[in-house]
Amino acid sequence: MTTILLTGFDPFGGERTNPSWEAVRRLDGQKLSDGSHIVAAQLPCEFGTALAVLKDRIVQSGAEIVICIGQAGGRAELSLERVAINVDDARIPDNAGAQPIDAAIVEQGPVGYFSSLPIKAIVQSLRDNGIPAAVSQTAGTYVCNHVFYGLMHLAASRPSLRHAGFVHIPYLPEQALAYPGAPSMSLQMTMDGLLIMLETTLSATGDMRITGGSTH
Ligand code: PCA
Repeated sequence: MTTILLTGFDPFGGERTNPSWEAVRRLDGQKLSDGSHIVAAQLPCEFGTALAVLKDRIVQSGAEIVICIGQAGGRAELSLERVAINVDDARIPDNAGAQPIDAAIVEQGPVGYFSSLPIKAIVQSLRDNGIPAAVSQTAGTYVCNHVFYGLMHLAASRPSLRHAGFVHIPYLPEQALAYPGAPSMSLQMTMDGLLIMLETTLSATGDMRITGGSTH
């Protein structure tokens, strides 16, 4: 049966918690309807090291589906990232103090990689289940995009990795209290959403042809 690796990050940027790890760690060991099971792993919010840990966990688990989750404070929806780009440009230092600027993630690597998740179908089924979701056209240029790009680069040479991608999630309500006006999503809704995302990925035969575009 399929092993699914889900990753979440350590807290960063002065936060005490990271909803990505809070959600993912509670799904560790969970079974999906076809008998597939989830393995959860925590990644440090550090350029380089995060990718090394991810690669290690992929090899260890033999996962065929790998989805990395990260916090995107200020976003109101589960954000299915469409594309990873080959650049690190850190607005704030990572948890090890590194702040790369305009550095390639993979020297001579392609400019970008698309997610291999059925992102449109996932957005549709999340919305059908009452969970706010959208396609996102950028995962930023910080550690999340770094990990997303590294994951897709690995997947390009590892056919056993059937689906790989990245999802950004909103603040938890308790985090949003510190930023008046900021949107948030409950831990339960986030976890429910991640499970719906996985069921959709397991059952989809391709993606849906519906718009997930934006004009800006
Ligand atoms: N979010 C950051 C890195 C870790 C996380 O959870 C990002 O969006 O790059």
